[in-house]
Amino acid sequence: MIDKFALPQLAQINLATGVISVAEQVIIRKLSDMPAYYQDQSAVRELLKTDPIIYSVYMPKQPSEVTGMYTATSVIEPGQIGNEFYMTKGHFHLDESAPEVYLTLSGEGLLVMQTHSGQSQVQDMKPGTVSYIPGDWAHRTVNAGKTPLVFFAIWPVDAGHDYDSIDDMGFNRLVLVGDDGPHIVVNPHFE
Ligand code: M6P
Ligand code: ZN
Repeated sequence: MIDKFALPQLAQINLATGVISVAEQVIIRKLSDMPAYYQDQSAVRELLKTDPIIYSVYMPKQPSEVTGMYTATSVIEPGQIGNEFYMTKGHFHLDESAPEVYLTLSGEGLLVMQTHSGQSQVQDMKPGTVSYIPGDWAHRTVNAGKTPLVFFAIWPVDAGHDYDSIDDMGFNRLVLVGDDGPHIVVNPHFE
């Protein structure tokens, strides 16, 4: 369908902070929004006293509410909870034919992906990496560095977010803090 109502739009992204000049909506996720996502619940309880911001998502004013693509920058703060790095919730798309593309702008981290049938893949994120996420692969980003991990995302407006599957099952790979960098391990609690 041709989007007759959209007008060209120009935005400026601060590559270090992820802030978009025409940001209309900012989603802030604090630890209290996702306490069950981390393995070490005593570390979670301790950190909830300060309830840090884990990540923020900046969405520009969208050219159309009906058709087209969403864009956003996500900024994951550096930090760890127990021996896990700060990370996003992660989600599947409700429309499994709707893919997504991530372009890393600054920082370094990992993109953890998996399918409902249990395939998994972890990709490096560093400035300039572009990840293509097929529509049926869940995706979570993990900040494995000491500075904010900032990436730009683009996905179809009708993709939808399925968080329930991740709430129920988690991801089958965890990214843990190792002596020499991130360690990817099998999630012992994955069902
Ligand atoms: C990216 C996109 C968004 C997503 C956001 C935060 O910007 O994938 O669709 O909402 O990251 O990730 P999550 O929704 O998993 O918390
Ligand atoms: Zn997505």
